[in-house]
Amino acid sequence: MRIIIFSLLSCWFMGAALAQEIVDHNSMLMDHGGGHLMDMGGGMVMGQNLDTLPGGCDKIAATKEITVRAGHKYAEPFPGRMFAFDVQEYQFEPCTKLTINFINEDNIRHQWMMHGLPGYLYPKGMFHLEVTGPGKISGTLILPPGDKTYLVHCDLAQHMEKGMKGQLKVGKGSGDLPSIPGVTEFVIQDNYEDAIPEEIVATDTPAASAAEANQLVTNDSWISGIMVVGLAVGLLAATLLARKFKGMAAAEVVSYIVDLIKNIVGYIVALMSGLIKKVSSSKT
Ligand SMILES: [Cu+2]
Repeated sequence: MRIIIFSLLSCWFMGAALAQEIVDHNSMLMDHGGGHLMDMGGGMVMGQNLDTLPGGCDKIAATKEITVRAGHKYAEPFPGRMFAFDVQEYQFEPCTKLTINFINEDNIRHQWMMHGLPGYLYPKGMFHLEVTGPGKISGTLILPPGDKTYLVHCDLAQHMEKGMKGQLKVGKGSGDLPSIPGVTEFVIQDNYEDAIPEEIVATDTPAASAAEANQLVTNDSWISGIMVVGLAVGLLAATLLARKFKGMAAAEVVSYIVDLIKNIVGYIVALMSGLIKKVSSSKT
């Protein structure tokens, strides 16, 4: 009986550990005022604004709600990146009341942090969701008027550089930000050429490296040319010798080859000494 209870309990524990539940932090948050909410479990909202209209907005133009996921697995389509959001680009009408449900699927801290908002309404111009995952947290803000592109990122050390970066355009936006995975070019482009075989590099990159690749190919063909000649000579010698050695025992073959080499070396030595003699006698 004890064994049955024990095994049932351990199964339940293992199941719970494997399921990796997303903890909802929204019910645990404490409101500290000024749009700052947090709990003791690593959940935080800063710059929450449910009802104050930014200057230049006559009314709330639209009410929108989005779900953003963050995690290592979303970086998979972007070579060299480690972290990412599931969506990199957002666009909303000016003066939209926007609720973001932020789900962190990793077992570490992540943020969804927006910069460049009006400072009189958002402390340090920021709206900020944070959760130590796996977990979920939600926050609301009212977007300012005008066309502007806002930076959205995770501010933890190196998380933005490793891919957790996006842009939110209000209206038409004000251009694109660099290094957004799948959206804009990286400022510092990773170079994987050394890790890729030459053939692939040659087809991928033009000009200089293509010439280099050609050089390699020519060298290769020169080496293989010698190899072909060597193989042909070897094959010919092998057939000739095979005929000669037909019916011989292995020991006989070896002694024959040793004798052959001895004879050849002796012949060369005799030839050389004869030449040296000739040269020295002609001098005198
Ligand atoms: Cu992060």
